Amino acid sequence: MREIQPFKEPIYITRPLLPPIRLVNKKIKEIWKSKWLTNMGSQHQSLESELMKYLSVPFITLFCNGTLALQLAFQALELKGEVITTPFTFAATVNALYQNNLKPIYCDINPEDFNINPEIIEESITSKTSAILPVHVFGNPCSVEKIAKIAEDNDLKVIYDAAHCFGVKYKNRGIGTFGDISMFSFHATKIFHTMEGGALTYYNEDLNEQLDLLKNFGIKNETEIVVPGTNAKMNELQAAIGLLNLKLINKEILKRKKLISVYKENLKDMEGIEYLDDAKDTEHNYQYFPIIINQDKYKCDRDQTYNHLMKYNVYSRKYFYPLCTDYKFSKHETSYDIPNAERISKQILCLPLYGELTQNEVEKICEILKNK
Ligand code: T4K
Repeated sequence: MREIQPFKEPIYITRPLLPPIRLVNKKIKEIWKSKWLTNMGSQHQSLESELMKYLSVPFITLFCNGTLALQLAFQALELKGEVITTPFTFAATVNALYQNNLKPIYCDINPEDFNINPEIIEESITSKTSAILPVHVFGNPCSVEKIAKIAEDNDLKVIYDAAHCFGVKYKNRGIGTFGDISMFSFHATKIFHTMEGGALTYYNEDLNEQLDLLKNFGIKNETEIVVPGTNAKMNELQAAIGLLNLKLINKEILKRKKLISVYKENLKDMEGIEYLDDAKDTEHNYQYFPIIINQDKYKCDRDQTYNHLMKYNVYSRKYFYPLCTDYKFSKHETSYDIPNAERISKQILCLPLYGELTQNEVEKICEILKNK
């Protein structure tokens, strides 16, 4: 067996898209000149209108991060009681529910796309259910048509956690046009970012005013505070970074698409390693590259694989492990049987993926996986 040398520099799960520093400096000068640093200035307004076009959505509200955006979405829709969601997600999804005194009811996921199984959603509805909170995990669209039907039949709201979905289209529609509200994360680890940031997209124009109030202390004007809002505004520097990154995003998506094809080509005959095919009717953004490790066939479990990669300076991530149902504070919550989520969370591993990664580096990561 050929000896493989560890990478000299760490290879992380991701690296942020960085606009040329010269252009960042130019933006900073603009902001300095304006003396307008936050509270919905001109950068913020420009980013809102550019994003509406890019995401093909009728309305958008920007926030300082995706988690607060999600929390305020629940408040704007006045959710109460129980919310049906998935245990296979990042902590932010369900923590946002707890922050609003909403009770998560966990449903199992599909093994084909790791998204919530709509058949189980129906079984989980009770008189206390007010909404469904599905997550488009790794950017793969949920069963949006089935979920819309269930919501309509049972008079429930639907809030999509679309944190991974920047720019994804399903049946030629922006993914942010499904459900009552969709939340996008613009965190540094996301394909499009504003360092920290997030957005809500929606159809109902009335939500626009309500969300603007909720993110800005409930201030209607200098003498009227009309809702007990918080401070969740995106500042001008964040918005400026977003405007610069938006110019780079299409290239970044193409680079990642190419790298995923290199991964797939090199892993396709490796017994015990599986990956998802592109979903039907979907324009992907290639935010993540998850693999499933079948211990019996690969002769190595997920944790051993994670440690093996680390010896070579490769930092993969176990997104999403542990399941939300295993958090200390949520153990007592209702959960239906979740065998798929339990299995997948123990087998999943996301491999490094970002535009700056080279084809050679991807080939070497696959070589390391081969030589376990
Ligand atoms: N819903 C879902 C489904 C989500 O996945 C997320 C966030 C949210 C909601 C909430 O949205 P936000 O409130 O965050 O907008 C990361 C991110 O912090 C988190 O945003 C993301 N999901 C989650 C999946 O991943 P960690 O704990 O893995 O991040 P961290 O700091 O370990 O970073 C991972 C790697 O990225 C580092 O090893 C190196 C690289 N990195 C990271 C940062 C922050 C950089 O190269 N530069 C950086 O600035 O959670």
